[in-house]
Amino acid sequence: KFIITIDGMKVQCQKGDTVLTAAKRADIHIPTLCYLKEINEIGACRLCIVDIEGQRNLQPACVFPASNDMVVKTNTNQLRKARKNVLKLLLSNHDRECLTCTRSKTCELQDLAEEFNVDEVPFETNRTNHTIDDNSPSIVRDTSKCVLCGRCIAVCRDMQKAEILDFTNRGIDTQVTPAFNDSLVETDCISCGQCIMACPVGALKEKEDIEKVWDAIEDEDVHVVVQTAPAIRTALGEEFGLPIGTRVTGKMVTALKRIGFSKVFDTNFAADLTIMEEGYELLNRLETGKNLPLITSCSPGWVNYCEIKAPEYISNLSSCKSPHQMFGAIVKTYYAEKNNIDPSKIFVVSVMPCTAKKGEAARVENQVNGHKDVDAVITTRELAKMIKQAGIDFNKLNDSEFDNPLGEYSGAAAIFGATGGVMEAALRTVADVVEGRDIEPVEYQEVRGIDGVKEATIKLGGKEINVAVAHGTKMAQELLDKIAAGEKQYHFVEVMGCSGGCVTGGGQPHVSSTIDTDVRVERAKVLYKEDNIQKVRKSHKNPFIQKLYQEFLQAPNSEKAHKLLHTHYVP
Ligand code: HC0
Ligand code: SF4
Repeated sequence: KFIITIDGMKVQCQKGDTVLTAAKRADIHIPTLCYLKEINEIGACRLCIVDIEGQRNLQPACVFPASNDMVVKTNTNQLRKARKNVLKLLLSNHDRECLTCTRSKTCELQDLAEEFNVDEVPFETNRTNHTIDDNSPSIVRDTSKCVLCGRCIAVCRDMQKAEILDFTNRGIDTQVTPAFNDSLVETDCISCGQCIMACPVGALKEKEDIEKVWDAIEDEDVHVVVQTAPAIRTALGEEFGLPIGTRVTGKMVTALKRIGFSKVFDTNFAADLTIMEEGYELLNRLETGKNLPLITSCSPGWVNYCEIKAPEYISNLSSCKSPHQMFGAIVKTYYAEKNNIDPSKIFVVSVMPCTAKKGEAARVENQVNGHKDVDAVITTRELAKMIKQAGIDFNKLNDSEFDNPLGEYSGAAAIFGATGGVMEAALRTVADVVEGRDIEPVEYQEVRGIDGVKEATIKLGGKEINVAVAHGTKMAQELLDKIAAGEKQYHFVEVMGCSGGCVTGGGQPHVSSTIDTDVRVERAKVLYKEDNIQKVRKSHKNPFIQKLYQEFLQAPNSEKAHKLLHTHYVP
């Protein structure tokens, strides 16, 4: 441990600290733009420059190591002017149509311009030719908004191991694009949307489907059913100024009813259904010893990755459709029959924390009797926009309950949105089935938390099974490499495409890169709380799931269940 002085204050430091991390600890704010903690620490934008005694030039605080007795100034006339000039230069090559930009109010460049009181953009240059690429079903790229911070490049390469984006050209013509300036759909992009979450401005956003949904609601001939993913209720409040980690389940349901959906159901119901199908699929594979480990397939970013980058594992993927697809298939068959509604007049909307779900819903495999399981997917951010458009004062709403019976769920379903949640939910059911009794406790702490790969060995019917959980496709690849090397035999593996799982999917509310909270942890806490307060905490004990099998599906993995609830993959 050693001491440095920042703006006259003594700050205790340890080895490995940069000037930026030291300043943060002392609550001294140094502005940043290209900096993303542990992901993009390249000192490129030069907004975090500081004056260090003994150094000839101003130095970027995000990469400059703190050392004993160092004296730093972060707030001088020279620094303020230099930073303001950096911002002016950035703005001179930026499409400044803030009023119509999706990131207005969550834009980090806008915040900085305000912070530094930038009141003019004097160097109007000939702006770099720009590209708008909106061919992907999930992601829209607009280089006229790009500030060349490189954050999307780093996330795509280092967190997702997808390596789609890079700097191209030089000088004033520099851009961030896929190779050969191809459209994202022509590349191996997995549509995870993590580049959107990394982008400080409006250069990357989801392809919006809001108008499709409004049109369906307006059409009196159409019965519009909405379902919400487990992870929406833990993040939607942030769009209305509520703190990270606020549970808004009841308000969300009220808002959806006010928007005008005919029925407000819950993807959690179908998460319980997935556990039934996938649990029995696991038991079957354990018995035959074929295609082990079974690997979960509910995260479409991960499925895209597997199909493109690791096709040798396609036969390991669970054949189960993801919960929201199963949900759509049940609505257009069981629910349609029961309520005497023509399935072609039903429009299913999924509210998802995920951009890849848009592409998943569009897959031709995900249909039953010629009807798409899901007709439109909107992200948490898009739902927030709809609530605002509808003039609903979200924070003043009372709580409501989901509609029955497709809104009833167990605690096991509630935790799907956090990394390890699907694994834990499956173990709760599989253990009971194998042991033939009600096993307590229901929690599997080993698979919780945000370590990149988590492992556990579980005793099942006198045998031991090895399970592993990975989140973020880079960690998934590392786990696959381990499997390939034969280091350990796994029986069941959960993979989620995004670090933290769905709670930090590419469709979730933007969080400023300057805050230190681990959003993955805070949002997951809400889901574990939701689990704790449920009377039923195991999927197979959800009475409505039991009824669905009795009345309609017969048994898990039955022929009918296979036709409606399972899918296949394309190498
Ligand atoms: Fe997820 Fe899902 S848990 S993928 O993470 O399995 O997106 O929240 O909706 O479908 O249930 C996302 C979240 C879901 C699905 C569920 C699964
Ligand atoms: Fe890379 Fe994912 Fe963005 Fe595609 S969506 S460019 S894979 S980060």
